[in-house]
Amino acid sequence: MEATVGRVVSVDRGYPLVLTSQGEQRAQHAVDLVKNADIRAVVGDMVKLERPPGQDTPLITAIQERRNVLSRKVLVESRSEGSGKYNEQILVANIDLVFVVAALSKRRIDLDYLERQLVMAYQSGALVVIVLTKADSAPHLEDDLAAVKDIADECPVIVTSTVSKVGFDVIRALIGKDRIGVLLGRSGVGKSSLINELLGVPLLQTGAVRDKDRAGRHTTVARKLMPLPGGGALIDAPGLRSLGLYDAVDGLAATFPEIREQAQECRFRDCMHSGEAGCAVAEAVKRGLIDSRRLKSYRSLAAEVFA
Ligand SMILES: Nc1nc2c(ncn2[C@@H]2O[C@H](COP(=O)(O)OP(=O)(O)O)[C@@H](O)[C@H]2O)c(=O)[nH]1
Ligand SMILES: [Mg+2]
Repeated sequence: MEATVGRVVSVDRGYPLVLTSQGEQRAQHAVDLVKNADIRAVVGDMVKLERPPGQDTPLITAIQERRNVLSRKVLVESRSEGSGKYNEQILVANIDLVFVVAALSKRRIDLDYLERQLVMAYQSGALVVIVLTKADSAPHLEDDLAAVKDIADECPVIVTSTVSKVGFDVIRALIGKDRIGVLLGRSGVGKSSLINELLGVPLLQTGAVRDKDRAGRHTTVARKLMPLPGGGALIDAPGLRSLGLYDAVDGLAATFPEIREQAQECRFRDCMHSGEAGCAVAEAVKRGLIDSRRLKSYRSLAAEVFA
């Protein structure tokens, strides 16, 4: 059996599409690989493909060790116990950049949600970049940008618009010749539009946003790795309705560096900064050194992470 190595570019109803030097091939997991293990190839995985004699569909016989993963917590229904339990869902593997995408609009930007996205993004270990879309229809651009930069720490913040065509050259430069990035953002924020902009052709379907609830139509159905002209690739992810945090202790610390720093002065090592004696974080909030919204957001995310 000849073996080739390729990268998973999408997974359609359990069947991975693998990009090899011979083009894209629809593949199937080898029974030996998956029968005793809860392992499935995800977008970004490097896999070994083998074609048994007389068979059309190549088999994935090995998944290379993942450099990193972007994952979320999902509820899995368990019929036997009558109640669900939480599991890790790996969204993509082996990524260099996570673009945390949020749209500017008439409303002020939702910093709490942005922080949730950042925790998930940082947890992957990849380089995190914030992208604020729709700068052309952003009455609070200056204030929103300042607020985001305030919480971004060292994370780059890029403002884009498909109307005035700004920001895409910066994203293009970050991806360079061979980096792979994934877009993490609510439905309707403009992820598919952003990829189309970099592709130069509208390969991905985009959807109008319903005015009433700002929710985009879920036009993107599956995660898909799109190679870009000039090298590198972006992964479009469908609007993930929930961003449950899975094992995200490091991501939490990276998102709230000022709280992590102050926490070292707390009397108790396991201080949750919720009214304990000798809490240096509460003291810093009182002295105006830490924003009270930040602490509130931290505590709400921490409650989930440490649950
Ligand atoms: N005004 C404006 N609209 C945009 C921009 N980017 C995307 N949109 C629109 O926002 C809607 C949702 O975009 P889409 O790319 O489908 O979002 P996705 O769900 O994140 O993939 C579409 O109607 C786009 O035309 C932008 O920079 N400015
Ligand atoms: Mg889309």
